[in-house]
Parts: sequence; structure tokens; C-alpha cells
Amino acid sequence: MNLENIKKVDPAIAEYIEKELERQQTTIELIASENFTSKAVMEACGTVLTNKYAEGKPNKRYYNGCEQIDKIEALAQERAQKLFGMAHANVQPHSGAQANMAVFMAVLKPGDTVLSMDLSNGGHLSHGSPVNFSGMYFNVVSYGVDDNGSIDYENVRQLAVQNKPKLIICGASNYSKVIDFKKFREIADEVGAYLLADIAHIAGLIAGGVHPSPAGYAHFVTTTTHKTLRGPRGGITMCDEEYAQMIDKAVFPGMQGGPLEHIIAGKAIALLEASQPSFKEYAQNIVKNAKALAQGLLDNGMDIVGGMTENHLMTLDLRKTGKTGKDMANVLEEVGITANKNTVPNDPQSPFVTSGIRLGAAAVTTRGFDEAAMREVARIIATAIKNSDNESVLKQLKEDSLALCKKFPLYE
Ligand code: DSN
Repeated sequence: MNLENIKKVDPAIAEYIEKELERQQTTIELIASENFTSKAVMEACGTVLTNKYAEGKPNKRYYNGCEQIDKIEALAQERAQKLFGMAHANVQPHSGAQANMAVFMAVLKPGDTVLSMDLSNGGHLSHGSPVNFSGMYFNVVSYGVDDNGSIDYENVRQLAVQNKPKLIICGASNYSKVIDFKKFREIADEVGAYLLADIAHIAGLIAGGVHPSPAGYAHFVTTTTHKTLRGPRGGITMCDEEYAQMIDKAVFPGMQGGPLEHIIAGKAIALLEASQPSFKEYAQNIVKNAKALAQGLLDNGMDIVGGMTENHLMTLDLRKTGKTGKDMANVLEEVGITANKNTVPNDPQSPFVTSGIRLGAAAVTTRGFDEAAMREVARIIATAIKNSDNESVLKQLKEDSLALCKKFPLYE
């Protein structure tokens, strides 16, 4: 990482960046929504493209001087369309929340009904949480998961028939089972609703062929680019051709100004990387590693919401330990493992305290962790939780996790 100029201009920021690099290199990253981009993606995000205004879309801009920008953005669009099998892609949304907002703006009016997964059951803020625009301006009806941590499709159907939503959202930020997009589309068709599949968490798995694709089922597909897809931070909204203009207008001028073309170049590179055979292998390894982690945790006596995972993530259910997600996420940080506290279905604790910890395998798989390493990670987690008050055990575990990090170096 070349910080030569930052060091000269702003040594404080240079120091914080260097320390953050060291943190990423020396800790085990299990936050399910994070990953490590390639150096090529990072290079693109730090280029002269950050200087350019390009409101509008390729070949239809409100500013001059967009010849190269147009080529970059068009390439990113084409690659997204091809990778996910969708007719149209708008690669300008700054984030996943805005990728979703574009769909709301394109097809809904304030007060319209949306059927989506409840946040505390694994949904997402921008799918209708009362503290988000989506829950403030729309009438939101929620579905959850059953005791096995799975979506009850018959319950979704009944809610759809009773409430006649204009938009149904599938896709989650904490759901460990395969999503049946075909069933969701059948429900949407039965009640005349649009179907939005938010694939933010599983985009890399879909690109790598280890999760079914929503193409052909969802009218709209949104994603972030920085989770399993391993690109820069940002969003993409995709749709059938007939909705392309509505989506483009919703993104600009509806809710954003100038697109971040340096990030769009990073998205283009990540999409190219995700179309390579090596990415298929990466996606397969994510799922293998997640399963090895889950099995290791179960073997060490821990509970997981819904048992064995089918994708890249899982939620540890701490209820029987009498400990909270908040405290145990801090204990894990003490032993060199980064994760986030998360509610479990019907959580007796508040969302700030929680009874769960969400764990994901995408980032560690990027640095080469294999199934044996994941079983060791499971041992470290379970031992830390059982011995959360024993400083000498925690100290040893921190050394164990550092040894794993050294075995699988990052950005060297
Ligand atoms: N906050 C992200 C996650 O962690 O899943 C989703 O936007």
C-alpha cells in the first residue's frame, strides 16, 4: 500500500490507515457483509476518476468531457448484466440502501404496501424498518422465519393474499438458507405484485454458481458490490428492460447527483474478476468454509439459528449460555475475531444487546482459510464464549487466532 503522498500531507490519516491495514492483517474477519477487495479494485478507487462530474448516464450526460467515463460505466453495466443475467443494470447507486430506494421510487407511491422480511428475523433496514425511509413512507407488512430459521412460504403467500402488496421483497442480511426465488415470483404473480430480490449478501455466491439466481423471476434485482461479490463499497440496481428508464430516472435525478465514477471503475473490475473460473472456486470455498465453521461450532456445543448453514453465514444463538451478543462480540474482539452482535428470531434482548452473533466466511476465504482453519476458528469462538471471564484462556486464544492470520497472509 503506497501512502507516500498521504504521509507528506496528512501524517495522522496515514497513520490511521496503516493501523487499519495491520488490524485487517492480524485479526480474523467474520463480519458476514465484509470482504477484502483485490489490489486492482482498490487502485481504481484511488484514481483521477474521482475528479469527474458525470450526472446522467453513458452517452447522455449533463457535463462534457465524459468520453472515458462513458466507456468505463458502460463496461460496468454490461458486465453486471451478463454476470447476473439481467437485461439492464444501473451501476450508480452509492450503496445497497440506495439501490433499493431506486426500486421504491420507480414503482411505489407513498402509502403503498410492501411485503418484506422483518429486520429482527434477518431482513434489512431498507426493506421497511420503521426507522428507515422505507418504513416511514410505505405501509410495511413483514414476514419472518419459522423455528428452523427458514422462510415459511405459505405464510408469505397468506400475508400477500391478505394485504395485496404492490411490492414483495425477498433477500436478507441475515438468512442462512437458500432463497426460493421461483416461489416468491409465484406469490407475486398471484397478487399482482412486483418482486424485488435484494441479493446483496449472496451476489458472489450467485455469480459463482453456488446459489440459484433470481434472473427470470424477479422484476428487480439489487445488490451491494462489497460483500461476497468482493468489490468496492457501492450498489447496483438491475431490472427487466421495460423498467430500465424508470430505474435510471429514479437513481438520477430521483435520489442521487453525480455518480462516483472511481467506484464504478472498481465495480467494473470486481465484476470482471467475479466472471473468472477462479471466482467459481472461491464461491464454492466460501460455502464449504461456512459449513465447516458451523459444524465446528455445533460440535463444540454451540447453537446456530436454523442449524447447518446453506450459504456464507450463520447466527450463533447464545440464549442457552445466558450471555449476550453485545458482550460476546466484545470478547471475540479481545481474542482477535471481528464479528457483529445480531438478534435471533424472537430475541428477548434489544437490538443493541441481542442474543446472537452473526458469522460469515467470505472474507477469511479470500485470504485462503480452508476447512481445517475454520474448525480451528470454531474452537476459538466456542472456547472464548465458555471462558469469557478467564483472562489467561482469552490471551492464549488471541495467540491462536494470530497464528492463523500469519498462516494466511493478507495484502502482502
Ligand atoms: N449492514 C449490512 C450487513 O451487515 O449485512 C447490510 O447493509
